[in-house]
Amino acid sequence: MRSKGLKSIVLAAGLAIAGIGNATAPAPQAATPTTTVAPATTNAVPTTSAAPAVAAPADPMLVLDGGPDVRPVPGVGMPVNGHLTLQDQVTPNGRRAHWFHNAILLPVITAISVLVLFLLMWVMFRYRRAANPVASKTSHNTFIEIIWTAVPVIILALIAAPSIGLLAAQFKPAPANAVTLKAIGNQWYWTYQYPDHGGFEITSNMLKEKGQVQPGERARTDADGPALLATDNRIVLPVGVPIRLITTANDVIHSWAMPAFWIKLDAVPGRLNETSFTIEKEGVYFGQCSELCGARHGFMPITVVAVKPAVFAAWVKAKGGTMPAAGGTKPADAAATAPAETATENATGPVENATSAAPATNQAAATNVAGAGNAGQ
Ligand SMILES: [Cu+2]
Repeated sequence: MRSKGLKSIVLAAGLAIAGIGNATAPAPQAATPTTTVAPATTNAVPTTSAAPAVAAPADPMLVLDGGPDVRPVPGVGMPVNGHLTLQDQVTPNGRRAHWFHNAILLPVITAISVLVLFLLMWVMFRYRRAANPVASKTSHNTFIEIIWTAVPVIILALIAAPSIGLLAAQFKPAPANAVTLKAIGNQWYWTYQYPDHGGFEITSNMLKEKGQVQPGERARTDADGPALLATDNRIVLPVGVPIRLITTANDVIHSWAMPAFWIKLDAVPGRLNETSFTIEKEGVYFGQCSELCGARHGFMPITVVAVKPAVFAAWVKAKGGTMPAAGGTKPADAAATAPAETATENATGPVENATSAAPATNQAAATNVAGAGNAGQ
């Protein structure tokens, strides 16, 4: 018993140093006589096999969902009470947009608002009836009219340059080595697919609070993240690697939004939307569905864990996926070359598709095989 306690202390200390504690696993009742840090970290040890984890902290797998045990940092990648400005950005586009907002838009808006306020106040006081009993009959002043036309044009032209550059950067297609994440909106949760990595799928539901769960059901803890933002299965993505985000939906329009990445992309049924981003910092980031999609629209959060590529590879393996061969043809490359063929097929066959697909969609038309006649009208 004594040696077991000692072992727990050593394990706990090792885990504390490695920073891979996990407070949510079932407690194995050991380590009570140790310091206050010990119980929380000892709980992380699912079996005695955690010892190698101390030696190799590069493989920090979470017990619960098989994901990396990365803890959210309060105030990072999440909204903060009373905070007014944008969240700190962890993607190049996000930093660029943040700079554009802070260095250009906000000063310009402030200067214009102050100028207009000043002019209004000046007119109200200087030309009030008591101070200016005889009103001016002036109806034109060419010089002023040129100024108030030209100055806004110049301001807009100056804003347009960085704005269009940013817009172009946001729509830049992902490079060939990008990791593809397909986000599928459902009422009211997200499913994710990793088509480059064997196509495995994860389903991400919001974690309920302690008082709301059924017996045996998992409740949110602080290690998962803030209330209403934490999910049971977190998306894992590598840092420093371009991510190709593809969104779609199964029922109504949703929107995949991650404020810290400067990403908000509608997920539309029957359509694929695509954008790309590169996460620069490891951490846990929270977002939400941002398209009003029904009764539980506010309860389908998004949680992304950004980790080193090696940890991402380990997680993919743990999920039963495969890593694309380095430098070889990966599924994405195959897909990239495929559209040429499918495009030509489609080019010859849209008429067929239209007649066979149309009847299946709507009420009256459903009985109208092959679209003959106008039964739907
Ligand atoms: Cu939604």
